[in-house]
Amino acid sequence: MKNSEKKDAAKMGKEPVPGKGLLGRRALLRGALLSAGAAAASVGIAQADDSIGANAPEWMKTPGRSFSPYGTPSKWQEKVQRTIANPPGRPGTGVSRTPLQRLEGTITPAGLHFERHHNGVPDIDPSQHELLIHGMVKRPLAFSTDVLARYPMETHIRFIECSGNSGGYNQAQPPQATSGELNGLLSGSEWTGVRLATLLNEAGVAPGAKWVIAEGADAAAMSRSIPLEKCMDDAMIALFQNGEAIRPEQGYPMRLLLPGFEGNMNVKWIRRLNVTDVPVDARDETSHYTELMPGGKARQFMFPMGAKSLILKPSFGMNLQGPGWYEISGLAWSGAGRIAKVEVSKDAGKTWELAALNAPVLPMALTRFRLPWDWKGQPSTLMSRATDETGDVQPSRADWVAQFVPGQGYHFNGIQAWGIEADGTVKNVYA
Ligand SMILES: Nc1nc2c(c(=O)[nH]1)N[C@H]1C(S)=C(S)[C@@H](COP(=O)(O)O)O[C@H]1N2
Ligand SMILES: [Mo]
Repeated sequence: MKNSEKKDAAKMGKEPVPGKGLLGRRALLRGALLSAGAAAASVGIAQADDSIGANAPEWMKTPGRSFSPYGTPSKWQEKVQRTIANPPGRPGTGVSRTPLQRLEGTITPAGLHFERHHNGVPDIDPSQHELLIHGMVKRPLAFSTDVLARYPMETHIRFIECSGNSGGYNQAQPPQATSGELNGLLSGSEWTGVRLATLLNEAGVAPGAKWVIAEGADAAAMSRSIPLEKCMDDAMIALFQNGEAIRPEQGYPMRLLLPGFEGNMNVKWIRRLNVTDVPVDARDETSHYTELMPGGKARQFMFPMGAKSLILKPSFGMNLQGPGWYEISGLAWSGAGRIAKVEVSKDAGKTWELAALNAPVLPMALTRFRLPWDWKGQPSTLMSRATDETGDVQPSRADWVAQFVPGQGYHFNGIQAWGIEADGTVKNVYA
């Protein structure tokens, strides 16, 4: 805000600081409508007594810089980065997490999409790459990248979540870290590609086929067994992410997209689909991505991700700046369909209020929820609870933890809580 605007706002008795005047209950409730009005009003104030003159900011006094062939974020946003976690000596193995709490809306910029690689990002020449469909099919087919690009395409907004996401919540003590550091193995994108059913039908699936073994062209040759039913339903060979060719980190030139299913099954750099009658018990569905339960049994093939939500504003690292109006906002999603409702509690789960869901509410996509909050300065515990259209309700952390052996962290979808202290400090708490 310009100095002159501040002066004018002060003259009018309006101090444009959240919670002190302009930002009030009505502004938060009416949302976009009212804030659009407020913005227009302050432009008017500035123009009334101040065009480009002595008080103009530096950047209005000289022409701006030239064009760029591919844009990058503002240098003022350079702290908005993925956080990388990889073991020493194995740079290509591990994860980088999306800084969820620093983003808005529901689409993750491609450069901030989380990454999970089992042996690095391969540098694939698309002209040398083929997708092979073979096994229990009438005629095996190989699709070059160019040939695949000629098929009819579809576009869908979907989330991908690693089943290891939020695994830190199985710890005895609540980890003190940002929401992105805890939950950032989650991203949302607009994906465009060819329906897998189109390609499987062309190859002709043989009677008795029940599974498809998907294999990636990375140095891990990562493989998973996928039920044929899913492959014939909404599975996609994705070629584009948010309008541009899929990024190398996300599977360039093509990846398998299985809406709602655990991240691991969305095989990147996909090169082979072997149609079979049985699952293969691949390394990644036995040593990893199974959930050990008390008594020694393991839950295997837990495909869809459960209903889940997170409060991102406020959250760890974003302490409240004194009493007043705040918007509680976050993300909700479910691997089983659309989010039906998100409830928010400000008192550790004693009472719950319905949050507003920002349209469009899409199946297997991130949904933004919002609720205004007049914080009087009292210690508070904020929680959110998602329910999806199938009636699946996000469980309490205690109920979730009780299903598994201590330390089991896959498929965590328990309710999370932020403790707000009287001085505005935000801490991760178990409530
Ligand atoms: N070929 C291959 N596919 C892969 C992986 C991999 O290492 N190699 N990682 C899997 C895991 S565990 C997850 S959670 C998702 C992550 O997708 P992203 O890196 O695009 O976020 O890709 C899956 N597909
Ligand atoms: Mo994963």
